[in-house]
Amino acid sequence: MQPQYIIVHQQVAPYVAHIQLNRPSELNALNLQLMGELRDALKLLDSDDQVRAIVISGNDKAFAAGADIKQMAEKSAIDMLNIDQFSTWDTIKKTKKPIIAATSGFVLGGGCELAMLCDMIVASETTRFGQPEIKLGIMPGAGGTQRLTRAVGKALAMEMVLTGRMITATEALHAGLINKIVPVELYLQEAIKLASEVADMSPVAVKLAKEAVLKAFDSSLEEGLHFERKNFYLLFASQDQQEGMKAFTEKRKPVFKGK
Ligand code: CO8
Repeated sequence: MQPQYIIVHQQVAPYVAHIQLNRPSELNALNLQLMGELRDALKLLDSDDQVRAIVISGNDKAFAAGADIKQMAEKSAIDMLNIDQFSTWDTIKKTKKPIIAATSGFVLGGGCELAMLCDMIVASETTRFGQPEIKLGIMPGAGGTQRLTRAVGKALAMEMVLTGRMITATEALHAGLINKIVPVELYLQEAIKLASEVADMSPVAVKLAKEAVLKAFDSSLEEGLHFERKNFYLLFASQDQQEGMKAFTEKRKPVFKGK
């Protein structure tokens, strides 16, 4: 069945797929159906050999303005527990291929959490990041207090989470939340360009390197270094390692096959 709230472009550049969140009349508010569609699309792309990097965008006005408040408003704690929407987020988190968020306009609440779940963020100069849940009498629930704090530090994270203040793309860049800022006409193009750069590398090395970087968030330095070393050794079992090093000595561009 065709998804209703996302558009999947299988190949926007060689080995690069693009998912557009497409619920513009609600500023791409992340209702349960949209999140389910996103999870299913990412699962398919993650197992597709013709895809090596994935870009997620919204539109110029909003990447996503958060979880769907109207859908949540009448829910009880037990409803929320039974709906278990975070199992969808947990599946998205398991995507092995790199994901780049291309953001513009509002990136709020669950939208900011989704962008932070991605591996890199390319933002238009009109992007505003925020965790405004506190204004609704709730707090972030999909990683906002954890990933934001790790990215920007305690002072700014506390301010954003406790006051709901939105920060500009420039502030986000200085705070280390995002990779780059570009004019609004270019943010999607730039994100695809960045994804293409990654897609040029060995897919097997990219996967293991992504896994190792993410390990830094939930392990001690010793444990992380140990994990990194295992992945490093593992890559010497790949044809791509042989091809990469051979191409270097032969002064040519490597052709990586993901094997
Ligand atoms: N949920 C549902 N509908 C929304 C949302 C939202 N988060 N954001 C905007 N909309 C709707 C509006 O209701 C409006 O619909 P309608 O035309 O039918 O009235 C339409 O989108 C356009 O919005 P506005 O008219 O409000 O547009 P403005 O440009 O005036 O304002 C704002 C834009 C400032 C972004 C404003 O819409 C706003 O404040 N939105 C809510 C932002 C927010 O509070 N986000 C946090 C939500 S809670 C959350 O994300 C918790 C995450 C927990 C885990 C994640 C699970 C998925």
